[in-house]
This record gives sequence, C-alpha cells and structure tokens, in this order.
Amino acid sequence: MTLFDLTGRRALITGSSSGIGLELARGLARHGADVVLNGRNADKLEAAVTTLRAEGLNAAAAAFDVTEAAAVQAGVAAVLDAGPIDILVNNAGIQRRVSLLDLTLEVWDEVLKNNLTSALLVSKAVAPQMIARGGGKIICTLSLMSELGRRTTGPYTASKGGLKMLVKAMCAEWAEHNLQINGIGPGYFETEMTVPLVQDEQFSGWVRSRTPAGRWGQPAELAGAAVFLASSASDFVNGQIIYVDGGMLAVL
Ligand code: GCO
Ligand code: CA
Repeated sequence: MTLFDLTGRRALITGSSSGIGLELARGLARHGADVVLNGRNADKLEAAVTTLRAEGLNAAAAAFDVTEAAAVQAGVAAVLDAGPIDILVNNAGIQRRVSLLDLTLEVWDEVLKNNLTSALLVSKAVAPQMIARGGGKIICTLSLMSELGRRTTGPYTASKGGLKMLVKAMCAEWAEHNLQINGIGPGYFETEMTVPLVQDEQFSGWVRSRTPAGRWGQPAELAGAAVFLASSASDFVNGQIIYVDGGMLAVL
C-alpha cells in the first residue's frame, strides 16, 4: 500500500457526470477507490458510470439534486445504505456570467445554492458517519476566484470565496474527529463551463499570456491533487487550498 493508494475507500463526488467532477472521480478510481458519481440527470450519470466501468473502474450512480435539503438527505442515505463514505468531493457548481448591475436576485440565489449551500448540505449529511467511523476526507472544488475577481463573474466569485471559508469552518469543527477538509482551486481549464471562453480567441490568448505555464489546463491534471487530498498522504493537511493554475495566482 503506497501512501496514495485508495483501495478499499469509497468516494462520493458531486457534479461528476462530466467535466472536472468526472475527471476527479476517474483519478480517485484509478488509485483504487470505489466511486459514486452524482448529478441531477440520471441518464447523463448512467453514461458516465458506463464509461468508467468500461475502463475497469469501480463506479456507481447516485442521482440527487445537491441544492435541495430533502433530496440530499435521501440521496446520501441511499449511498450510505450501500456502504460507508470515506471521501466526499463537493464539486457541483455552475457559472452565470453577468454584470453586478444586471444581476438578478434569482441568478444570485441560483449560483450560491449550487456552488456553496450544496457543499454545506452534503457535508452535513456525510460528516456524522465519518465522525462515527473515526475519520474521513472532504475535498471542495474551489477556483482561482476564491482569491481573485473578474468582471461579470460576481456571484461565482462570491460563492467560491465563501466555499474557501467553509473549508476552514469545517476544519475548525471536524479536524478533531480526524476529518481532513481541504480545497482544490482550478485555474483556467478546458471544460464545458469554459467553452465560450476557450473559443474566444482574445480571452483564450489572455489566459495563455496571464498563465506562467502559457496554456489552459486539462481536467485530468486536477486528479493528482484530489488523490493526494483523498489519501493517507494528507492526514495532517487541513483547511488548505491547493491551487492548480499553471502559476496564475503566483504572478502579476
Ligand atoms: C470565468 C471562468 C472561471 C473559471 C474558473 C477559474 O468566467 O472566468 O468561468 O471562473 O471557470 O473558475 O478558476
Ligand atoms: Ca476498489
């Protein structure tokens, strides 16, 4: 068993039927974890499970809406009926690009409940059994925007900043129970969420010039940080954020 071996551990990854969430699930599964994918759309979820199983990985589906308290309670209970949850990845999130002056309260609420409240709801549903079992790992998908703002991304930035501080709040209360709660902060990655940005030559060029590595990230490049934070290698790491951003946050 290497430090990074996740064999025998079971991971629930929210928002994992595509994009970064699916890549995080694939990385954990490749290191031995049994992964439970989550999303709202059962068909998309089944397709993702089929894909991972075709790669010889141990995957299952748990379709529930992470923004609805009752759905989270029922969904997590169903996952726990089939076995423990050793690792929770709060990855679900949406992006709505709009200026603050044009922002409606509805869009604000939609972003905050998908990106921030969801992590509270799922963590509160999962933590008690982790505490009872003597420990666990909670990983939240943050963003560059947990640190920096960008025009037209107000609600997303506020939600990802809040999520960073929720990581620290959970650390404050649950570290004594041997839970390690940390965050991964992606820089600019080519995913469904950023397709319009990648296709915008000017913006894409700006990302490449603003990123010391000189390129966009590929979602599979986030798996390593997730495996580290999900494994015994990070048992004394708590309340920390690993930014996977090609160096963007390190430079002006
Ligand atoms: C944007 C992007 C970013 C990325 C990512 C950066 O509009 O600037 O959507 O928010 O999605 O979050 O870390
Ligand atoms: Ca396994």
